[in-house]
Amino acid sequence: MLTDAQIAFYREQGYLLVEEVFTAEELAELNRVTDGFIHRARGLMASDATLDLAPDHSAEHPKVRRVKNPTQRHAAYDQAMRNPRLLAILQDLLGPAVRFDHAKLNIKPVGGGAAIEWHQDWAFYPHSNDDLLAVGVFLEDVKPESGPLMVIPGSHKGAVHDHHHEGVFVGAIDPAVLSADRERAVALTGPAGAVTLHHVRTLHASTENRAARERRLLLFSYAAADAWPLVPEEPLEAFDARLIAGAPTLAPRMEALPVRLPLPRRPETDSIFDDQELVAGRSFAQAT
Ligand SMILES: O=C(O)CCC(=O)C(=O)O
Repeated sequence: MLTDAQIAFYREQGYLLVEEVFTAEELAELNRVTDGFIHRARGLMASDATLDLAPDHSAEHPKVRRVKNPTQRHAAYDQAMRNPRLLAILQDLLGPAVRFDHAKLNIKPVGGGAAIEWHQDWAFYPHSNDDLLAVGVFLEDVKPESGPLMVIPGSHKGAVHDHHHEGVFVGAIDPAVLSADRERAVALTGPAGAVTLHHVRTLHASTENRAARERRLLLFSYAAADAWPLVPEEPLEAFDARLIAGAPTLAPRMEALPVRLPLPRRPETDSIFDDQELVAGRSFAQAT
């Protein structure tokens, strides 16, 4: 699926954007299903197990910032996670045996949508090796003003940064530490149907949405089947059930990599938005 040049670019830069992975029909269905979740939020006063609501959410102006675990909420999201064109790309980058890790649908409503502070996914879920990546599916066109994902090229080969503040995991890096790196950030924009792929150690963030349309980014994380979590959270049967290609293995591939466990965590947190409330400094203005 990918050319040698695209594979080399990903290995060198730690990210890649591929257009035309999802068809117009697939996008229409995903957006129709997403509209349904946003409509349902009108009846909610507070976040629940499925929907994470922004602090300024109201029935008149529903503001959903995340559909949690979307692949468990609707078959359309599950099919998108298993999309054969996407799987071919994943196998080019992770090898033939691929495990789905987790999903989320991040929505930035018109007139705001929380910025996401600089972080590395590796800080949230370190594994025995770092053959993991996250895919962002553009459900709408993503423009510079939409609050696109931003990455720092080559950062996947650099330091694993501290995502703690005052001894607690906050899922964000103090921006003062990243001042020089941030100037090299690249915004990943493109048409609906494109996907971004970023390595688990790539530094990334996103600003608030200043566009006249919602920004809908469907995120799927995947791992090579022989990458085992250092903080296991489920029984073997459930772990193996997440394989989408290849055979299970009881032999983790170990690499000597820098790791800092995401512990201790604030018990009441449920998403990166909650975690990042406590970060020491901010890179971006917060939506009101
Ligand atoms: O939604 C975004 O712009 C970035 C999301 C992200 O990095 C995350 O949820 O880990």
